Amino acid sequence: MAKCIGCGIKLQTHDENLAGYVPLLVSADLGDNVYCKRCYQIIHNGKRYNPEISDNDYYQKISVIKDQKAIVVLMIDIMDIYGGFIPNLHKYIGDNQVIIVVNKVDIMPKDVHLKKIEERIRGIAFKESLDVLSVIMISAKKKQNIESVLNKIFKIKDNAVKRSRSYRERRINKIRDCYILGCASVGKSTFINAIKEKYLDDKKLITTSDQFQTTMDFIKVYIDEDNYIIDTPGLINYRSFGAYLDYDSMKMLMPKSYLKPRTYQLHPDQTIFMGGLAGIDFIKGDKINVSFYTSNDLYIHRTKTINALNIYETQKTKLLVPPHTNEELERLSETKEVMFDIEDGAYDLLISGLGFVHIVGNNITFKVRVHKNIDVRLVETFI
Ligand SMILES: Nc1nc2c(ncn2[C@@H]2O[C@H](COP(=O)(O)OP(=O)(O)O)[C@@H](O)[C@H]2O)c(=O)[nH]1
Ligand SMILES: [Mg+2]
Repeated sequence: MAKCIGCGIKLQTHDENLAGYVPLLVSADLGDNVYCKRCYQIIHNGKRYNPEISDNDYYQKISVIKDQKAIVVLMIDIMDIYGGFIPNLHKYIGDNQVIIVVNKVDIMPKDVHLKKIEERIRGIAFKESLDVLSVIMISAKKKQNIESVLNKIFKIKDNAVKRSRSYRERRINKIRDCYILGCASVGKSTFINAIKEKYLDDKKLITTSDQFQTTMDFIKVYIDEDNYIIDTPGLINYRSFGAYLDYDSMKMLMPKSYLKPRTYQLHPDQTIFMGGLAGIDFIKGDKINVSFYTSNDLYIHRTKTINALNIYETQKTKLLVPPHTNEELERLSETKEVMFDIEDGAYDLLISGLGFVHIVGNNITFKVRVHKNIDVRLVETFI
């Protein structure tokens, strides 16, 4: 049976409650050109579904790459560059080379230096043992710079074909698969749709949404008679808030347009809340300026540290959102506190899933309170 063109799942006509369902009549009418019931519900009714692909299933799926001659595109969300690296990826892709595509640059304000982000990404990739050919910044949504990615893919193939020593080798190099890998919601399907809309006759779009794991299986998209790119489901990153929040909260955290940095003056013994997801206590030092590079919809609230606990208890899921529900609160209930010192200079505090906070200080100490699994780190500034 055919696969759904929206999410890649195998279609079936016998059970409406199982994945891949499509009514027999529709299937008979449209043949291979159908969206499954789940895709239909996501596209037309904004219906939400829980992620279904476990880490194990995910790694098993992508491990086919290591035995192939392939090109791997690792897509990373510019808001979460550390979280964008799939743990142990090098073990699953063999010695295939990697192009890193950094998506969603459209949301970055002008004062952020993309070159600094690129250098950092190259450093992380090196530590992760990835053989990186290029780092390319794009906006899939605005269809910016997607041609650079295509050009790079074709160039790798051309070079490999030129180096081939036999007809067979040449053939393998020419038709090698290109996989678009990345964590959930980095924009893999939006990127492939941008290629379809801009360059291909096949305009039937892959299903995309704010929810995790909209794509269920590999989806092959032909870009010419010899070449295709393959969309893949996303790995869920448990070190980011996305893994613990529901649709309404995710929607709020995903920036829709470019970030307007919000700057607050902070005095010692003040606390600043990022919704109900993170609290930053300023413990020691002279007053500082902190600028938030997060979704414009995320509510930021400053208060005295002695009142912070009380405000949190009375305002969680009300003023301090996200989280919006008690179920989300429950999932996030185990917290950690991480202390940071800045001797002198400008740094960015990266909180996976939220964005970053730009802090300039001299001999200061502050403490961050978040769910215990969330990745929090202080890095040299990108600004
Ligand atoms: N601002 C912005 N949002 C994007 C971009 N690309 C994708 N998105 C959004 O990110 C979310 C996830 O996209 P999707 O393509 O489904 O991600 P996938 O899980 O990696 O396939 C959707 O809400 C997209 O609209 C981009 O270039 N800029
Ligand atoms: Mg997808």
